[in-house]
Amino acid sequence: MPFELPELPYAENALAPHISSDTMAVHHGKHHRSYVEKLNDAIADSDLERVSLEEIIQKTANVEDLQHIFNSAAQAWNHAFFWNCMSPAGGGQPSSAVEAFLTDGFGSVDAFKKEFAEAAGGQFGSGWAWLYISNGGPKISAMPNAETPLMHGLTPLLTCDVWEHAYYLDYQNRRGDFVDVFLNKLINWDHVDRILSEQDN
Ligand code: MN3
Repeated sequence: MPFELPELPYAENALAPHISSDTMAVHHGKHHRSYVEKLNDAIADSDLERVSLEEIIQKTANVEDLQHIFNSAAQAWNHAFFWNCMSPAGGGQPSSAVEAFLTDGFGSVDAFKKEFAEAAGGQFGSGWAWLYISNGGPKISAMPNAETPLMHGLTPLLTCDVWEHAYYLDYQNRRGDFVDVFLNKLINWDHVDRILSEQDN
C-alpha cells in the first residue's frame, strides 16, 4: 500500500491569524504531499513498500545511496508530527506532568521556551527545532533538513518547522516572530502530555 497524505487535524484556516490558510494550503497541500508522493515513487517495487514509515527512516538514515528515500520519508513523518504539535486551542500552560518534566530539564517552562527559540533561530538554513526524550530527560536540538530524533532512536515530543516555507508567506524573514507565536499561541501541550504519559520512564 502506498503512503497517503494524512489529513490535517484541524481546518486549513484554524490556526489563523497565527498561520494563514494560504500557508497551510501550500505547506500541507503542496510540500507535505510532495514528500509523500516522492517517497511512494522511490520505494515502488522495493522491500520498503512493506514496512512502516518509522522503519523506513531507521533503515535509510545515513545510508548514502538511500538519502533521497530518507529525506522524503523523514519529511513525511516530520510534517505529520508537526501538524499535531499545534492546535487552534494551543498555547497556554502545559499539564503539571509536562511542566515538571520541563522544569527538571531546563529550570522552568519559560527557560524551556527560551532555549527552544534559540535552537530554532540558530538553525542555519532549513531544518527543525526538536524537543525529545534523551536518557529519560528533555533535550532540545536543532536539526538540519529532514533530520529527526527518530533516526537516532529517540522519542520526539515537539517540533517546529523552520524551513522558510513554514513561515515566509506570513512572517517573511522574521523567523523569530513565527517561533514566538508557535511557542506561545500554537503549541498543543496535550499532544506532548500524551507522548510523555506513554513512556515508562
Ligand atoms: Mn515544512
